[in-house]
Amino acid sequence: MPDLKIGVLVMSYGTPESMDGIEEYYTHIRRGHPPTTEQLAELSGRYEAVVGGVFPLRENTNRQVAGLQEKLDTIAPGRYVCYQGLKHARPYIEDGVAAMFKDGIRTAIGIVLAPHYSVMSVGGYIKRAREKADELGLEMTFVESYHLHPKLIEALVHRVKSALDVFDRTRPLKVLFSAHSLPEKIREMNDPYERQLNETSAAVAEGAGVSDWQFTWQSAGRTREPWLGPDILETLAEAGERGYKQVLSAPIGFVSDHLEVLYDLDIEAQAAAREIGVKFERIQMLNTDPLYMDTLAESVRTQDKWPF
Ligand code: FEC
Repeated sequence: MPDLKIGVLVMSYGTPESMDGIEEYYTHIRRGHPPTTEQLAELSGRYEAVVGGVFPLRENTNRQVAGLQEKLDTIAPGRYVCYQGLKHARPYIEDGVAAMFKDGIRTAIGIVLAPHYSVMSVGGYIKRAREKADELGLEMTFVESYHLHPKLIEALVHRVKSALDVFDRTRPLKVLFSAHSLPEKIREMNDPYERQLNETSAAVAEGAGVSDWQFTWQSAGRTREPWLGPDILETLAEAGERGYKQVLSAPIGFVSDHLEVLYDLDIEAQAAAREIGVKFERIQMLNTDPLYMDTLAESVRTQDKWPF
């Protein structure tokens, strides 16, 4: 008999399981095209620089999925069971959907550990999950974004406020909100990504009482096509030229400690800031912040239209 529980497919980017797994991972990101020896060495070097061969995103995703399960169990005991589905690593999104089906689940809700929707990011996760669900005959619905959920904003405001404490508030200070860049062509698709990111930034800035802020991009891909800019390295240099000596980085497009934060911001941007004499600090990532877990749980509940 089919299970009456609702499956919750929690989707995240995924990370290699070990240094040996980087090539397979990178090949998957490049849609089956293996990286060149130089590209592989460059990416491996970034992982080594950050964590010496440990991949924090995996543990963080595991903890976030467990945290969401715990919240859902508190709100609606016994109704939901969480599964993991990763974009570029095992268990893949399709594996997560198949695992739910194998366990007898016939209705499920999908949610991505990324608050902002783009057809090229969250849209890609949803497309793959939906295709697998349709193939198996599993009914699925999705949370597309939660970028203005009051508890998400509250958690980010709290982080910005506590990070501001380490600066000299009597002197000029720029807050740089950032998110992963995407190819510029999304602009022609009327994609909500940029608008949603600006809305989150504005809401957090207002809540934290910050007036001097800017949204900027980071971590653009190394391809020939144009990516959305300006990049944080340019924005940082420009702030330096305009006399700022203090910058707070708030990567609101991400929810975990991982490569794009621990390398691109904490190592690369930090080194650039040091070179121009700018004090550069970053807000703490959300990871398993209870307010973020509430955001996810409440977004899942809102999407649950099935009778009890
Ligand atoms: O810690 C880790 O191991 C993984 C960190 C990681 C996160 C992440 C999130 C996003 N990405 C997004 C878009 C793209 C596009 C391309 C692309 C490429 C990479 C590469 C690595 C990588 N991404 Fe990523 N991303 C992370 C890591 N990403 C490594 C490959 C080398 C490089 O370019 O640095 C280009 C793919 C292509 O060539 O077609 C596009 C977006 C997000 C935020 C939303 C989400 O989490 O899904 C958007 C974390």
